Amino acid sequence: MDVAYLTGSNRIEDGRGVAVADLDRDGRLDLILHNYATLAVLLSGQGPSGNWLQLELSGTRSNRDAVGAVVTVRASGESQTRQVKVGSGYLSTSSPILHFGLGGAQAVDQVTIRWPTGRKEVLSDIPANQRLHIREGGVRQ
Ligand SMILES: [Ca+2]
Repeated sequence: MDVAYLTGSNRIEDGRGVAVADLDRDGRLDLILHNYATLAVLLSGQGPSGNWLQLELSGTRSNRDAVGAVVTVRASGESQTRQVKVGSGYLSTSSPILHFGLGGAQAVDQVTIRWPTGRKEVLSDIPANQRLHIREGGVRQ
């Protein structure tokens, strides 16, 4: 279902790039649009949202920005997988901080991180609605 008109993001413009990030750290993703010959536009995520978890990874043996790391989050019997990427679009890039929407789940049962070096780390019982910084090799569980 196309709901872009509800968010104001159904704009007819000469777009050059879009970046996604939670700029104000409120758990709602925000969009920055870059169009030809105009100023950039910020579309701030508004309205109600479910629970969420954001993970910022730092590699030690892997590259510092953890590019290529794959994270799987399991909450309320559902799993989601994200990969740390850079250079996601033309003239733009999104935040490398991974965002997981959790709906009604108050906590994450398990977070599995597969670092670019192949190392695997697992965290469990993580409360929702926070941004965690995880350093490779720093998990102690
Ligand atoms: Ca936000």
